[in-house]
Amino acid sequence: FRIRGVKTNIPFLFRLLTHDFIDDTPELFKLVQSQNRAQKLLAYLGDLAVNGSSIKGQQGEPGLKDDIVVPVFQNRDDPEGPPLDASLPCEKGWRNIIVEQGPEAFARAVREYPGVLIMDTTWRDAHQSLLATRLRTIDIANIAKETSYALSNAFSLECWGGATFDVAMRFLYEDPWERLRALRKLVPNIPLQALVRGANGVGYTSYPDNAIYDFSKKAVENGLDIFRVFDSLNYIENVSGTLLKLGIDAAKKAGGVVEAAVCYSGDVANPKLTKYTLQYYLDFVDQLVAEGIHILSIKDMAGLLKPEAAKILIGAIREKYPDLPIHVHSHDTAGISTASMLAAAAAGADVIDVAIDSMSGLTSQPPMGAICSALEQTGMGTGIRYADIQALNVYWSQVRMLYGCFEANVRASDSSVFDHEMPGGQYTNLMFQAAQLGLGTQWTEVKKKYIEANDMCGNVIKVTPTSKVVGDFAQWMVSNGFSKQDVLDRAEQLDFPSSVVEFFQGYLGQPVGGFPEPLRTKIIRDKPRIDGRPGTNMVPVDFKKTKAELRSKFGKHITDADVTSYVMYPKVFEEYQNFVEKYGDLSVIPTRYFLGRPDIGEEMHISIEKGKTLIIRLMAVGPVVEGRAQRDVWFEVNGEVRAVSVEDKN
Ligand code: 3PY
Ligand code: ZN
Repeated sequence: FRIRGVKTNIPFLFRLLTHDFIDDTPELFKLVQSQNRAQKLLAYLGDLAVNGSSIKGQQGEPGLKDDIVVPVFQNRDDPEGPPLDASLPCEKGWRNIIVEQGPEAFARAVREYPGVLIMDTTWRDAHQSLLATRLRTIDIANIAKETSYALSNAFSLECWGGATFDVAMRFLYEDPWERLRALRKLVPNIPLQALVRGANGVGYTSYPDNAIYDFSKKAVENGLDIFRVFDSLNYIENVSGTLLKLGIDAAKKAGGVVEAAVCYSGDVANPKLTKYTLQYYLDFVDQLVAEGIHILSIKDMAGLLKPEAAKILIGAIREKYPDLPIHVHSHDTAGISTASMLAAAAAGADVIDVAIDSMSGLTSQPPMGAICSALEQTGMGTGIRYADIQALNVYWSQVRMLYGCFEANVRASDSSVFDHEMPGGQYTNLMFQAAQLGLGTQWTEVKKKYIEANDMCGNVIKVTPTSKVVGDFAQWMVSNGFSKQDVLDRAEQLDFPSSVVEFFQGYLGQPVGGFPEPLRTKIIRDKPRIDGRPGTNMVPVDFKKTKAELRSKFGKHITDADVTSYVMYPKVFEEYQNFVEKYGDLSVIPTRYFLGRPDIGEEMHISIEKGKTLIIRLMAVGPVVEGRAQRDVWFEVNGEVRAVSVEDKN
């Protein structure tokens, strides 16, 4: 056959382009761009054909070989009539109040709502907790318009922040900002919510104040409505010193809602636990309320909040602050969260977090179907219809199957979380890593050391990034075979993980009750110690200079939002840019082709832009080229044969 690959056409076309051909023949320019784009895509698919997926954490092939079917949704206004037409998104929803009347009016309306509202975490925390945060934008976007109808009475859709920001660039080769913009377009009516780690932004360390301010401002500009802000130590200086105050400022300017979180640890119903008591939480709530927050969140990141504790805690806050909207978040690791959410609702919570059934339970949130059905019977209805939940669930059960290659294999509830207090996402992650080592007892050992490491850190609140500190500490103990006593005895000589040293230096802020001594001094030795808010003394980011540097390195396409990504994750951003340079925008590839090794003869339909679909068929994978670890891979693209040369990494 005759090969007419773009490789042979490109030099010729470029020669033409240098002669002002672009102005005269824009079609030709477009053709070059699109051929170039297709060739890059083939380079990626060719790599997959030769080497298989290189996405970290992927075990085997995607679990679904067929296209995901979008089910039929009932038309809410006419359930007996023709099905829902979701070609345009729904316009009715809670976001209209934010846009038309501002965050304060929104908070008031939420508080006045006679039932209970839900936040759906399916698009963020659920997949962070179950599927290593690997959910791609395309699989959210494909159900987004239907969701705008089905969940039009939801308080919000959590879709951004937490680990999604870096995972998007690091493993999925996607722009996190583009995800936000795309979902905003598809869902104009339901507030979009993000989880933000206070002074740590969406990263694992403290950033200068102006970086956090810039981040929150950009988030609102790109479509975000609600920030759930927390500090991993409940350290009020971090909270008030950075995003919260600035967030409120940005909110006033741009219309964002500030939801401040109390991270929940221990058990307020257990009188034997004396560090994180009801009084401790009420005092912290007072401090947050004094900052002028719009909404209060109880963030139970590990799933420790039992029904009785929910009743005590939410009941006490409700009594003290009758007008304050309360939003409760939990995880189902122990299997108790459905009961706890119902108890929270009965005690006066306004909003509770759920995930669609097939993405719920275990280390994720409690199931939407069960909770909405149960609340319906108690006069605290959520306004979400059972039929819509079922339809959404048909879609998400296929997605769960598709991403089966990222399952950590958590199969059952685990009430030992009440002892070790690992956050949901971290639990799956550490369990997965322990299982990789192939030792049945390894996981039990990690959990045991996690408890000891937490003790040595002074029984800290554990949520990103402090949970990472405790997790790194525990894994280091396991891999070195250290007991708690070994560490305490030999702390002056031991080489601790850098996250642990930095925590003890004070780079994340001040823990409740201070750092344990003499361990702190023994670990940090003569390194600097920060005894106040870390951000105070950090050199502000020079955004203009950074943008100019990035543009000279990567080109004119670098935007202000890219600069923000770089500020949060310099190395990850650079690697992401290099990847995109090589392979182009891969966000358009359906997930089963993005993750799966294509079969010979397999036909892939990839829509690269509106109205332009590439039909790609893998024809052959050639032998290793003599003397080089290289293979030619042959494709047919819309009837034309093309080849790419791929490094064989095996
Ligand atoms: C995150 O920070 O990513 C979390 O989900 C904390 O619970
Ligand atoms: Zn969570």
